[in-house]
Amino acid sequence: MSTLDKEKSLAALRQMMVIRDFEETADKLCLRGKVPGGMHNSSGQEAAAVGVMSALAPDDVIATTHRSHHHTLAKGFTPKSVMAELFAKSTGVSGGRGGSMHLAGVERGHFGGNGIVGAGVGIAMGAALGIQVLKDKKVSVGFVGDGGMNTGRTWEAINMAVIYKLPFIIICDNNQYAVETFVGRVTGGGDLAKRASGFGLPSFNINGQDVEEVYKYTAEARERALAGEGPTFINAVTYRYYGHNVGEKGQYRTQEEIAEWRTSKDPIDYFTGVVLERKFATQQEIDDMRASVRTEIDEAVAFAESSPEPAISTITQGVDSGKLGIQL
Ligand SMILES: Cc1ncc(C[n+]2csc(CCOP(=O)(O)OP(=O)(O)O)c2C)c(N)n1
Ligand SMILES: [Mg+2]
Repeated sequence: MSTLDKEKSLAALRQMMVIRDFEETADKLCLRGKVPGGMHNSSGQEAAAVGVMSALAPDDVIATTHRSHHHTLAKGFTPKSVMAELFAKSTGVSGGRGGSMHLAGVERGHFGGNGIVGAGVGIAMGAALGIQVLKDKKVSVGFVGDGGMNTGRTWEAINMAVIYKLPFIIICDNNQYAVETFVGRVTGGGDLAKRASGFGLPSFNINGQDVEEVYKYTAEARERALAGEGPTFINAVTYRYYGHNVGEKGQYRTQEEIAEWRTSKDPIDYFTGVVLERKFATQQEIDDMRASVRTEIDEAVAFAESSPEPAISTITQGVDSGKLGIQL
């Protein structure tokens, strides 16, 4: 359970490339006015999302945050359907009525992103309670940012999950900044896993740049949850390469800091090295993989551009993704 086999490794590497290319592409399109409402770029945070999802079964539930493109793509939603949602088109995952911060697909276990910091943990905890009541054999995962670790609702949800022993995993997608605020400046006690452990659940600080480490801790947490042993807290330390959202320049951190994370801690570069070292792929195959990802993202943009806008009736009658024939 500690390492990914060849097939899973190549899938994880490709998925991280998909997220990176998707985000870099969407960011530029957003600046050109193609993405109404802006977006939060997750470039740099790919391993934390893909590592978690590599350990989950398709039926497992997630709920996430305002920064959720990476979680949604890693959960298996196609770049086409996510890009179309960013473009507010009817073929998007939420029928074009959710946009970047409300990517969802409840029938596929994605209980949505949302704009309320810390809310994803509460929503996912509620899903875990439902799973327990229905005696389903699956788990629920709630994502929260480092900023969300200082909001009360996160801890209310964690406490309830502990006392009811819910099949629940809390992932802190810790990119170290809440808008302009560095996590170290605002974390009383300084250690998030130590803080969580006070609530009585297994809690870990891990390297969120290593997809296999994230996979391992999530897989073990999932086993405990399925065995009725309750929730686990995982603080996956990562880094976002861009500003908080598109247009925010990130002047509260140095270029040297960003360059260091990009050049020596990049999750895709790191895992490419692992894949080459284990001889799971040749350099040529990695290059081909990157090229096929490029084509896939180009196709996603073309799909989003050419898709129709949602019908006016969806404003009053809502969006029924099941009936829309959305390509999820
Ligand atoms: C309840 C609430 N308070 C404040 C905000 C404003 N806000 C939006 S994002 C953000 C920072 C979140 O930081 P973090 O949780 O670390 O997530 P990240 O953006 O780094 O992914 C804040 C304060 C909000 N959306 N909701
Ligand atoms: Mg953050």
